[in-house]
Amino acid sequence: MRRSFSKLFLFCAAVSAILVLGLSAQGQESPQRPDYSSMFNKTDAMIPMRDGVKLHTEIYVPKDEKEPLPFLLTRSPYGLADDPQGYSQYLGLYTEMFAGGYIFVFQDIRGRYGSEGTFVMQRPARDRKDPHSIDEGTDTYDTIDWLVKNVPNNNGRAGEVGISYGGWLTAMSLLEPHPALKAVSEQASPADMFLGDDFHHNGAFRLSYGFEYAALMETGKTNFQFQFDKYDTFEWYLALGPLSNANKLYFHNSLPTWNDFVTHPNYDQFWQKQSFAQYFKDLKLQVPNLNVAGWWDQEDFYGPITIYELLEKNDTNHNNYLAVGPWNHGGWERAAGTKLGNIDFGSDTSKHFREHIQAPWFAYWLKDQGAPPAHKVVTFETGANSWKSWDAWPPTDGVKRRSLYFSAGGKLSFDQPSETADEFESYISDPANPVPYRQRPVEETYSPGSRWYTWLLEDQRFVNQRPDTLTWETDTLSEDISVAGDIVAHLFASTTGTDSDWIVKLIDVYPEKYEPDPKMGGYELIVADEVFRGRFRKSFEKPEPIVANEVTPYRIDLHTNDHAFLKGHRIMVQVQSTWFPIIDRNPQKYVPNIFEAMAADYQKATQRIYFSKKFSSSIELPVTSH
Ligand code: PG9
Repeated sequence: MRRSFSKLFLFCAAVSAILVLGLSAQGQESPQRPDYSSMFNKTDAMIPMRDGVKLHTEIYVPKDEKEPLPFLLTRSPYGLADDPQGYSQYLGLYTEMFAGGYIFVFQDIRGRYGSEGTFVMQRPARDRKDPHSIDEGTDTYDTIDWLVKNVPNNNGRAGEVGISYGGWLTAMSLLEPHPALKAVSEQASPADMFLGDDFHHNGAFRLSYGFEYAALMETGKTNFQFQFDKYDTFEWYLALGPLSNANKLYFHNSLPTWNDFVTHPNYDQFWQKQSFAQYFKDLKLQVPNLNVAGWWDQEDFYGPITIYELLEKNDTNHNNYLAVGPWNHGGWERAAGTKLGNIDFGSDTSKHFREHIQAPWFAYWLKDQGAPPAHKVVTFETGANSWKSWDAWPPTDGVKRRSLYFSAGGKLSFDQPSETADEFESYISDPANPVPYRQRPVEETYSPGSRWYTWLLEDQRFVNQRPDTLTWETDTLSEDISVAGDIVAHLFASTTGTDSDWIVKLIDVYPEKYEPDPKMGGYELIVADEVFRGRFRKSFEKPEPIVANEVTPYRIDLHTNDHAFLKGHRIMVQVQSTWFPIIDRNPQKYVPNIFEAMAADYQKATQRIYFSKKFSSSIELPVTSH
């Protein structure tokens, strides 16, 4: 890979800041920061781990400290992004907690930035039979142990909080927690990289994310920005051709994570071993944990919801909590939460989270202030724009599962089709002309000005005219339809090929005349979405070709949600077979490993979506009675 140094440094500094703070999440810079020099005494430490490796750590002790204070720890692979005065930009995430009094601790994980040792992408949990083994959990344990013994005037308690990779590190610390770890908040952690988070969804490879992230993390010890020679990466990835060209032309087998993608195309031990389904299957949570997720998280929504559900199974101690709001990836800690993309939520939901959910959470467990949360789950109901509390999620009381059926003429209705003939709509899916997942130009993922952060909220009218996208829509709603809980798509589909992707989007269509904001007239907002790679319909471990031209059922989990489709709106479903370049192109001809497909394997296919009595494609909704 070629590096042009000074330009690259600037890029990488910007990328660090974006990863830490999401500065450009809304195209806005962070407000003027307070004068940290008058607020904190900062020290740098190299904290020794049990195997002798030392981790670079910044410790910020409040200057007005009177009583012993707890630690609030955040660990990161992205660098601590110190500003020119030497203060980590991580401090900016926790301003609502400054008044409470915490010793803030930020640490570079093993092998990254100022820390010693070797970085391993999502290092699997250690083998406890080997007394010398380490993992991110033991590194957290050793760090807390050192902090309570070496930093004066602490109260013997520590909390940990982190977003995404930092959330994953936080969740890993729950496996063998230090006794001083009294509360954590896992935020947007991936739970399973094959089934639903950054690298794959239902086995479909997240090409642009996987490619750029592997280069970002494994080219060197600090963040690296892959140098594209095209601004529109849609064009670049299309010109890349088959995935084998990534190693042949650019990576030359030097990136372990990319090589793992290539050698583990199925849900084998490699992926299963690092899934929280394995780690948490028998875990009785000892440390109170607040899981946090954003409805429009473009990276890890599956993760925090799945972690909540896994921990819930054995949560007899009532330590497992969940908060979900109208946010993108980490939006609750960063941007103003009043708007995301073009969508207005009527109040600053991020500030609400930080002030009324996160700050009281840590104050209660670490400082004995206030009361424990009154409810297990708090969600922001989008559409209606209001906060709601629940004792369990998904809710069952007052919820009725109702199916919205696809029918002739592009209609979507609660009446099941009665036609006995095999009715269908069809389209030709062409890997040479894939549907863009967001409006072009598709800027590189983490780059200043990139629209990556809000792509899930883009107006889907930009694909309506494409002949390879099908649409079904209800009549204008005469009353509100609120959904709370799990949404599932049931597709009956056929293809002339022997493998295929199926992408389903559930959309809230605004009224054509929308008085609160006329520019939003007819806006098509994704509420839920997912891709399913057809070869995995029976098993993620053992893929199988699709039988060409045979009507095949697919159950596609569209995840959990809390949304009101308001009176005057319409509900829409779109189906397509490409979503590029976030999802790699399915060759549509079965090959054992798509990473080794040849250019000639990529072929057009004619797709049919059925909606007869026998083959009733539908979306199953958890409709609430209020
Ligand atoms: N989504 C990022 C990530 C987390 C864990 C593994 C790989 C990528 C992140 O924002 O940290």
